[in-house]
Amino acid sequence: WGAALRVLADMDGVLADFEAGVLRAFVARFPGEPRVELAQRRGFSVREQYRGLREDLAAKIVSVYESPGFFLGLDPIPGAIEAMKEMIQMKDTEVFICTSPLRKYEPCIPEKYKWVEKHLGPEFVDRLILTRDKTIVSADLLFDDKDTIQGVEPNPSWEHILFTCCHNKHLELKPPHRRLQSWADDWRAILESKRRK
Ligand code: T3P
Repeated sequence: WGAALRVLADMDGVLADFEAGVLRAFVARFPGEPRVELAQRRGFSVREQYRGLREDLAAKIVSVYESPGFFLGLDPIPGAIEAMKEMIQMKDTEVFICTSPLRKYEPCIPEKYKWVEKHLGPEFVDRLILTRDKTIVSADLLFDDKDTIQGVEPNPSWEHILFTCCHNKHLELKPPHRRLQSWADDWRAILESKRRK
């Protein structure tokens, strides 16, 4: 008791491939429109980048990720499912999924639950935390692709490990900030570095 390491894994960009999914669905629905290739993505908000391309494309990209089936249809990030299943079996380790729902919370929220059940199974459905403010959730680690995570708590208990994604790979992190390049990178060493000696 008390000694367990508590780990939060973000969903979009860390477990579920939001970026590939949004581009694929945008191209299918608006084949003639200009698009942002994944290699050209910059900044967390896909909406703001499409707005910069052409004002009216912002509403089009939003309509893509607000559509029924969008969140449920996202592919897992390579290695994510295997890593989560290994992590949850680790001794003295508590694993939760911590995700922010869209403000337009339907169909996003039920689809996030269904995605977790489908790809990770019921034991992870019990470990799903939905919040628009991750700073008030207490843990040792948070793996998240969003570069800046803010909320009401100025000093969150977790260390944010930036999970590399197309939109954040060019950012230079200032020490002591750390990245996980992918699930093939050494996430186990990051967990071990946080354990009480
Ligand atoms: P998560 O907290 O699991 O990363 O904003 C609601 C969710 O949708 C949130 O999930 C992040 C994801 N999202 C993006 O990844 N990029 C975007 O541009 C938008 C609007 C949402």
